[in-house]
Amino acid sequence: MADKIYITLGTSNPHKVFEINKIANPFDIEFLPLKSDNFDPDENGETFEENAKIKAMEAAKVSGEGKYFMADDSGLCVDYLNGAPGIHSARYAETPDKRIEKLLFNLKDDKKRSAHFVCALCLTDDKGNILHTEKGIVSGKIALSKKGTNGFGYDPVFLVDGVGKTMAELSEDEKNTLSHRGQALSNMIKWIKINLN
Ligand code: ITT
Repeated sequence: MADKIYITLGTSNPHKVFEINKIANPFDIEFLPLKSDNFDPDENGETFEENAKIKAMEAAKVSGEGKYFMADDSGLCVDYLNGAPGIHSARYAETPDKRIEKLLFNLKDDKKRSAHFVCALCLTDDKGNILHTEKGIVSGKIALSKKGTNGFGYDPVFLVDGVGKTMAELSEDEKNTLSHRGQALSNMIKWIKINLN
């Protein structure tokens, strides 16, 4: 049997660590939270892909241990808002509740509500060399109000196309099967199993 693969995840968002491990652990891949107080990436990229690279390379730089590093840069893009909050999703307002309030306010009065979540993943070695990247997208609409308590971030107001529920009404496994992160990570896992074993 192949050895388990350990990858350090460059993130300060515990929800990402949880979701990613739920998907990856059955494949004998474990993502470890980065143990460094010096992880402070300058997310000044103009795309999700650029910011994922910046975070993965920063994790490799500050970690001091580990062979492989990965980062996830993700966010919600709303068509009526010309793609906002986009790469600024985590900083759209002070708290998750305020971010949702601001989003609903900006879409009030029957605005066009189509949107999509994006997730860019970047995997590097311990020198910060990029080994592989992946991207996942899921389409939906912004609901009129919050529904559901699972997941995190904008999940309670993201109605998944073809499902008729918000992301926060789905179980963990249901979300992971269709989410932007789930799609990007499944392809990343396929690459890892072929190339890092
Ligand atoms: P790190 O940069 O430390 O990884 P972060 O939360 O700041 O953590 P991002 O810059 O990638 O990460 O911003 C992602 C934001 O996009 C996240 O905080 C949510 O507001 C939103 N988001 C991303 N994926 C989501 C998901 O699956 N469900 C709901 N909201 C999501």
